[in-house]
Amino acid sequence: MERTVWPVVLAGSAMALAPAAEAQSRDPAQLLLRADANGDGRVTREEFTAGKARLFDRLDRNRDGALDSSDRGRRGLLRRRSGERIRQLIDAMDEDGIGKVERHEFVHGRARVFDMADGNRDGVVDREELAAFRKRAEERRHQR
Ligand SMILES: [Ca+2]
Ligand SMILES: [Ca+2]
Ligand SMILES: [Ca+2]
Repeated sequence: MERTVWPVVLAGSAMALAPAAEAQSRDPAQLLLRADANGDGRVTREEFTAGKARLFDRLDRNRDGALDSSDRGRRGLLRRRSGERIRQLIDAMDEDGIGKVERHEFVHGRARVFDMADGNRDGVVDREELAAFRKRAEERRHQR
């Protein structure tokens, strides 16, 4: 009897971890945090643009220079997470509504996340602005 308990406990803890990973993938502040290439806690517009280029290249799995539904990952969690991420990005950026985001559109288009986070509009998102932005994003998630 007792031996059968462990697999159940392990399965339970694995499931408990999944929602946390999902929530993190939806956190728009993650994009800003990862963009801080020199790790000084401040994200410049240049760093943000370079960060978007890196993100695009990672998501554009078939390397055709555009993000669309054919760029989903092939396996499990990665598939779900990148699928969701790509769908959100397409929804946010695809202004002509063809269900596809081109690389230049993504990298050099509107930096909505950056503009929202850069409270004093000086072209740099500093630690305080990033913290405030995360707090606002967090509050919005709880309101839904
Ligand atoms: Ca920096
Ligand atoms: Ca593609
Ligand atoms: Ca600022």
